[in-house]
Amino acid sequence: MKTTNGRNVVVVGTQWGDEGKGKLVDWLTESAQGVVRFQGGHNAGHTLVINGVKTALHLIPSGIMRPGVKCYIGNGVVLSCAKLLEEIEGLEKAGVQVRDRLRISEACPLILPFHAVLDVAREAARASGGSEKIGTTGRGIGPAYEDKIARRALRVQDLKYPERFATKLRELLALHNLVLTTFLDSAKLEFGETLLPYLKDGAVQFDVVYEEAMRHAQQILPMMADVSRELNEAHLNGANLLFEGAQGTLLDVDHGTYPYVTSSNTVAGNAASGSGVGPGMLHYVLGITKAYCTRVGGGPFPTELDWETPGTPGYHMSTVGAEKGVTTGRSRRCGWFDAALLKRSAQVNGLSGLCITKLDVLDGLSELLLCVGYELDGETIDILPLGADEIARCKPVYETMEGWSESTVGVTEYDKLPINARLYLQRIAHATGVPIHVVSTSPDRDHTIMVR
Ligand code: 2SA
Ligand code: MG
Repeated sequence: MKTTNGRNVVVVGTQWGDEGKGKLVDWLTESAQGVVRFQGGHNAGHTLVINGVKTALHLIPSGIMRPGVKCYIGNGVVLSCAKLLEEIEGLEKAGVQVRDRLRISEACPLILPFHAVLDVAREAARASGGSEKIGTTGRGIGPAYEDKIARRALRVQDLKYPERFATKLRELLALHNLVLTTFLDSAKLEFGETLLPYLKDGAVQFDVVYEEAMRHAQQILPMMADVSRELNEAHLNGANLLFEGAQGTLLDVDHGTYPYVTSSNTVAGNAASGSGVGPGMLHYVLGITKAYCTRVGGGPFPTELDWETPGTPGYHMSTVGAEKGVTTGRSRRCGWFDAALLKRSAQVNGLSGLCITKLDVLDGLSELLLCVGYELDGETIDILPLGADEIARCKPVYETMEGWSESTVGVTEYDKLPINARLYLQRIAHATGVPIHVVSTSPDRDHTIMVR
């Protein structure tokens, strides 16, 4: 998987995100020449630890930490120029060259400041209407994708033409301000300091948004490219490409726990349409899977544990696993490994192999429960059903396995893992029907086991 020439790998999260995709993409990049983001936006949070130094990335592909590797932001990504430039400047301060290696699709829809305003307002409207909040990251992701699908989005290529940009922006703001004015009048919303400069008299101000976008354009346009063409040409020239998913399969807008999902397709198939290559160019799909389960935000989670009471397994996962959102700092909910969920993930992604991460977090737990199916309305099923309402009624069916007391932190050979850890991994592979090809035993790049 790591070395074959001209072989392209898709890396996807198989649960609810935060499985450790960033680390694995960085690790795999040793033998890749290009890394592509194909969906999501700066809601993502990918943490890399290299020689003990931690870097958090939100929009820039994790390949950026390897000198010489090209990074691509595909058309499927919703792009906040402000956040991208912030991230670039942060990396440049740390000595990482970005601008000459980053290519941005001209077809990326833009996230503008009012998308975040709408995102926050919509969540407040759900709560005041009596629905559970989605628990979005408040970054404007959903509203930006809405504009894309409604065919009124401003795109990176519009930045090139100030007049065209201004006309489209005026139309878009007229539409959104209609809705926003109602929200802003009816609710006291917490927008935070970053959004306040854009708001005046209950509406988003055209001038502030426009002028800022034009300032950003000067820095963004030199990186704008025909990403589809460049990827196809790189492939013809024998490059190994990595397609880096964000969030996770159960957050996919079609296949996830709808409506508690993000607004893009997070599954492997979208690596093709979200970057402008054919599906035949995707050769191997690596599913990144935490050795337990976490979820941040609202929505059902069948194997969720009490993760707030000291002394419980859930608390152990939360604290030892440092389960906090990289983007928002929210605590992640924790629970047992769910093989029935993984089975769904394996099917909708066409997984070639699994990478099990954070195995070391389970060190010291005396027993481990593994969900192999659910009781749903009096029947036993072996795969996660579709949609939040059905999933919320699922009662997990568990198998119990013995834990291990030895430390697995930093182990780099499969045979050096404790026997019970190996049995746990074998059970996962068997229950999900997908072979385990990689195991990660700490966030560090080097603490990775290739399973032969
Ligand atoms: P959104 O903002 O519209 O995409 O939110 C919709 C749902 O998608 C979830 N979501 C995520 N889940 C896990 N990790 C994500 N990235 C950050 C991280 C999250 C953070 O890596 O830690 O810092 O909170 C991510 N992005 C979106 C979100 O929680 C909603 O359930
Ligand atoms: Mg993350």
